[in-house]
Amino acid sequence: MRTQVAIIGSGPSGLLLGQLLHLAGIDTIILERRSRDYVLGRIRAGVLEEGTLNLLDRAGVSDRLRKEGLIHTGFDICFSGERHRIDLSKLTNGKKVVVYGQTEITRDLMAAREASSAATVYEALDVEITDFDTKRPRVGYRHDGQTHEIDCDFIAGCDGFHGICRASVPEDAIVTYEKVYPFGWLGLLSETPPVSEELIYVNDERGFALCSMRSPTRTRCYVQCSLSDTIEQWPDDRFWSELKGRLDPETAATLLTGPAIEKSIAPLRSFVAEPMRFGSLLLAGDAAHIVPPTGAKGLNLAASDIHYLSAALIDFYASGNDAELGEYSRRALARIWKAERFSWWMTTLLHQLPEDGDISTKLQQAELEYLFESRAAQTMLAENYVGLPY
Ligand code: FAS
Ligand code: PHB
Repeated sequence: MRTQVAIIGSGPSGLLLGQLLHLAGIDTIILERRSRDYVLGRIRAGVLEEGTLNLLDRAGVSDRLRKEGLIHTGFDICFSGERHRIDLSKLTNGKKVVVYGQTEITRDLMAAREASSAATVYEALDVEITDFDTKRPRVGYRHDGQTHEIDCDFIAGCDGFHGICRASVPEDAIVTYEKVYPFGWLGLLSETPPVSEELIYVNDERGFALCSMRSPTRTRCYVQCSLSDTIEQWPDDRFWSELKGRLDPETAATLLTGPAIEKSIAPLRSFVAEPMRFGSLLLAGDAAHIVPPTGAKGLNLAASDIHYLSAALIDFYASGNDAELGEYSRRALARIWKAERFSWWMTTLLHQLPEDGDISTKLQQAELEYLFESRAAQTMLAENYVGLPY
């Protein structure tokens, strides 16, 4: 078969790109190796920048988000047993973030794609990309026991950190930068009301913790854990007791606990691959970069990549000129590296870093005290958290 843009991966990157290109009359196919339900079953991000909201508005998939999303104008940082608020809106002339689960965004984007009748193949196996160093790239895959070939103009590598697109690029054509953190995040989802109306990030000697949410009745919480930990070592009671031990006493006393409806451990890394374009192959989202989730940037970076990539592809098909495509990697990386820096900074500020020695705790204490004595320091945090301009 033939299409204009073959998109590999039906996470937020692939689905959002497919929707924006479809609205511009550009033909696409999405190939996803997992089932639709498996993709919907992944619990991931929760906080959306205004830039992401505006892009979802433009994609025509934000009705439910605008109704159900929780508008947040600030969040707390709890350290030395006390909560301190970062007033995002006051520090950024009225900007805010919205809490709305990535699962729901994926659901809304899938519904839009199904309504558009654009082609999506779930459980597409052994996807292989070839000739992307030419103007006639090809994609092969297996589905229902049949082998298929796609001729296209471009391949969008939206297949995440473990996908095949970045892995298909010759080693001498790509440079990667990586920092793996020596701890993980144990996340738990429960049908219990959040302990606070806004998020609480915790720096405690026992470790980092985060109290977030998905709705007024659905809590999403995390605790820093060892990379060698397993889910079996963390029964619900241990999770809740550890979370309470890291929170200030007043908040701990009001925390309502309940059974986990999802529990998972995620490693943390900072990762960037440069460049993001290889002839007719363009990488976007987690296929090109990973941030530790502390700064709530992963999903939002995927969105800004798709903002740049969709505009460049639309311009190419409108003008026949690939100048904008030639600028894609530079534009996206400029914003990616600033989000990488912020996510690294927030991660090293809030997590226990025993391998860095006792001095790391003293340095964190000094930075947290300075943060809440300085409007300039709070403004730096706030303008990065609400999202830097595209
Ligand atoms: P995704 O990984 O979401 O999607 C890639 C898709 O490609 C997947 O559906 C995959 O099945 C498919 N694929 C892979 N290989 C393929 C192949 N060979 N053929 C076909 N399809 C293939 N971000 C935040 O902002 N806050 C958070 O709290 C947060 N928590 C996270 C927790 C975890 C465990 C993980 C892994 C990520 C988390 N993130 C978080 C980041 C996350 O939200 C990503 O930024 C976001 O999913 C990026 O979207 P995509 O680029 O579409 O990649
Ligand atoms: C979440 O709600 O899953 C979440 C929120 C903020 C973060 C990370 C995760 O920084």
